[in-house]
Amino acid sequence: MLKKLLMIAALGAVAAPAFAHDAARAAAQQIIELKDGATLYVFKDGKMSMENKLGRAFRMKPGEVMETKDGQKLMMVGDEVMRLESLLKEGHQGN
Ligand SMILES: [Cu+2]
Repeated sequence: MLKKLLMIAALGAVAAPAFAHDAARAAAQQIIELKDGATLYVFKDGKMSMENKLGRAFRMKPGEVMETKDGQKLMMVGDEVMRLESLLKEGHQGN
């Protein structure tokens, strides 16, 4: 609940577009767009999870290499599918 209120305050300040992914975006420390259209969420503990083009969490192997939109190579740390899945659901309920 507190997180939601903070998000609303942040949205008011930045006029960000209304994503269905607000909960996931709020929980992630860093969000990186990948070359293939997927999104990489990096959580505060350094673990990652991936969202495909269609907005669904999907499984990757830790250690797998991904390429960012700007051509950098990143290695997957952890595979927090369940964590992202529940956050994405949270975001959808808020809409
Ligand atoms: Cu990945």
